[in-house]
Amino acid sequence: MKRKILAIDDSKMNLKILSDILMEEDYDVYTLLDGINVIEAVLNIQPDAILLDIIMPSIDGIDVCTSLKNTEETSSIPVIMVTAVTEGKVLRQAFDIGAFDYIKKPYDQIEIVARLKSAIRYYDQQKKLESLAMKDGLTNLYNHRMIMELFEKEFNKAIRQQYSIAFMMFDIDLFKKVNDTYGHKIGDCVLKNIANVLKASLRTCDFVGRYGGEEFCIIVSNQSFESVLQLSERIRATIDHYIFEVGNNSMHITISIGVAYKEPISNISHNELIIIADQKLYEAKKNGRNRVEC
Ligand code: GH3
Ligand code: MG
Ligand code: MG
Ligand code: MG
Repeated sequence: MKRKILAIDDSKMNLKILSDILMEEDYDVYTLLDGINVIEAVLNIQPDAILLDIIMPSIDGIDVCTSLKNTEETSSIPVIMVTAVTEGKVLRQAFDIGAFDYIKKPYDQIEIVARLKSAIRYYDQQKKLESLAMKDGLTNLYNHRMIMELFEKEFNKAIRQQYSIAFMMFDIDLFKKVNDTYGHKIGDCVLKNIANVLKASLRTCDFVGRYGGEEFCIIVSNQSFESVLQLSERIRATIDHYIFEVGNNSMHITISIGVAYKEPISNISHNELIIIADQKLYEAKKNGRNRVEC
């Protein structure tokens, strides 16, 4: 896959020179003549690195870089300042706000390409580390620490914006038996399959994580109590009707679900919501498993 570079410069000629160099190196090049709507553009393009001119009439490169670094979704993309200004003060400012590197005009093709490669390598490593820190290695869902962090964030957002939030806790029924019958490796495959079913059941704005060993959780914001129940019932039924084919074995798996729901007016805390989901899950187990309690 071609790597994407966004070049921002108020001079069409500079952009043309940069584009020619980069296209020759097989990059996909995107250009902007100013940084006015930079965040929107970057979110659309998802570049692997940004080449940013410092002196521009509308907003200068330092301000553009600042807004990129202050926006969570764009903050880790490496920005290379492109400058004719050689005064140390401006460059120092660029590094202080988080620029990755700089190149001087007039352009040296070998230098641009070398610095870009190093920036992209850094970004790739960064993404890999981020994913290792956030995701569970077996299921690729958010790990416990991350899903708890996301829940707290979503919970506070729900309070600020006055909408509902739900926390669902899932536990596989009699999973010990799966391990005892088929072995731990097959058990792991079942966990992966269930994680995929959960992921496929959600809107892109919902969050799903591996809460613990064979326990998962889902965070749903801004939905009515009825839709939350429908969603959890749909997930329960999907897994109940699914035949898990692992190795030469086909098996039937069920899950129990505890749902905790917070209306905008309720002043329950996020920890209390988790405790409620856990209690409801316990009830679901007590009442026969393969069911939703809320
Ligand atoms: P129930 O929840 O219906 O009460 O019964 P259970 O047998 O599922 O309950 P319990 O919580 O006692 O057991 C969970 C089992 O899940 C125990 C553990 O061996 C297994 N388990 C936890 N994490 C993993 C994992 O990563 N891989 C595999 N294969 N098994 C795991
Ligand atoms: Mg300029
Ligand atoms: Mg359990
Ligand atoms: Mg279990």
